Amino acid sequence: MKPREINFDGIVGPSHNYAGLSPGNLAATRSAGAVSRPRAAALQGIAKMRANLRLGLVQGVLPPHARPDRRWLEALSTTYEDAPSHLRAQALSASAMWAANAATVSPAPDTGDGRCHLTVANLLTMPHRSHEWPETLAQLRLAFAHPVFAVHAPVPAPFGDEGAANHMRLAPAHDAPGVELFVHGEHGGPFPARQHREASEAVARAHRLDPARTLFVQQSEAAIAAGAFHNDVVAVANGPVLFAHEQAFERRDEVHADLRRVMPEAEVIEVPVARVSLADAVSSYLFNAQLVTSPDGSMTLIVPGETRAHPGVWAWLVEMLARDGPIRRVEVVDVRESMANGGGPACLRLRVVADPATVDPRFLVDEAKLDRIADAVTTHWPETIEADAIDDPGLVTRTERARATLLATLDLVELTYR
Ligand code: SUG
Repeated sequence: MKPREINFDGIVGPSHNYAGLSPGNLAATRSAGAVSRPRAAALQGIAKMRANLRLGLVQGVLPPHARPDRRWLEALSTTYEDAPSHLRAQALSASAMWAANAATVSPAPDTGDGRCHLTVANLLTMPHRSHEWPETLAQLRLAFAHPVFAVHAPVPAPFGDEGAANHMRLAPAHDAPGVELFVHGEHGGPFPARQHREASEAVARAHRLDPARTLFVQQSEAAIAAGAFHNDVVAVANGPVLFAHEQAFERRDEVHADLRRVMPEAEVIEVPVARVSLADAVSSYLFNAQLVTSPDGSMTLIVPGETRAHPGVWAWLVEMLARDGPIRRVEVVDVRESMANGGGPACLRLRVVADPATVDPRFLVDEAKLDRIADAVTTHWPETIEADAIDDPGLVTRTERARATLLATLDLVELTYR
């Protein structure tokens, strides 16, 4: 079978809450202390996956991690019960839902050995995300155990790597050799640049990419300062199309010229700052869209409801559709619980290009399996979590029980680690 795009969505975990843990992520900072709705959050994610299935795409899942992360707390010589409250919040975060940060993926046609390479992201800039990688690695090693895949351990500290959120691939078709663009930050105004160039270069070497078809691009300082803590908040690529904000990259002209040089058929759809400011791009999450190719070859942009709610941004999209370019449809999804923590439709998925028959089927879903996942969520996920609930032992018991039920539903109990 030919390689296909498979989107692996992180299932929103039962501890989803708003603790304001990500400086530079304006939505998460704004939501700090708000009451979260884990059940609604997970069901919104499931509805998005159903919409992807209806577009004819292959869909996968990555289950929520063990939370609180008792192993991490043990490594810090404490326990959930004894830890200071900031460590508790960091140990409880459901941030592994944002699967675009799980790993960087280079499909087989791009790599020197013809395997699909995945490097798990170390996420070391944010403490609450820095302990995701061991479980992510365990999941990826199970899902992609087939020899057509090579799964790599993370790049070592101090080089920050945030995975596919800072990586774009352009190719004439999914199964043709492509160009890989790694986007790193050097400065971010008051905010940290989470992706380091050293890390991107290490990933490219591990994946045995052809240096002639690999570009290292600096994200603009203005974008990070405006709240684009990952490149996928200001740009997204699919097939030969790069859809980007005019101010996404520090040296825009150079990036466009380099891209045209290595891939003359690349098509750049740029949103001018005069029409959509960086602030509006960040608040509407226009670029945190899934840009996908349906089996009929047409492209659809899957945007969050917040994009439609923004009159200026929506007007630009309507004009773009009328221009008859490569993006033929816009689909709107509601992922507002994730959005309130800075995670749009694209953040929630890790895109892998591979033959679905080579993936462990327990990580793939159809409507019937999504029904079973939705049942587990409806029965076991808390309806709400208040800001002070992290001190409630009942929440911990409930969170752990909920995840155990889901793992049993997915036949993935081997991921339980205690
Ligand atoms: O890393 N939010 C995530 C959002 C990640 C979005 N991913 C992509 N753009 N690909 C982050 O900032 C907030 C969690 C909290 O504050 O509790 C958080 O981690």
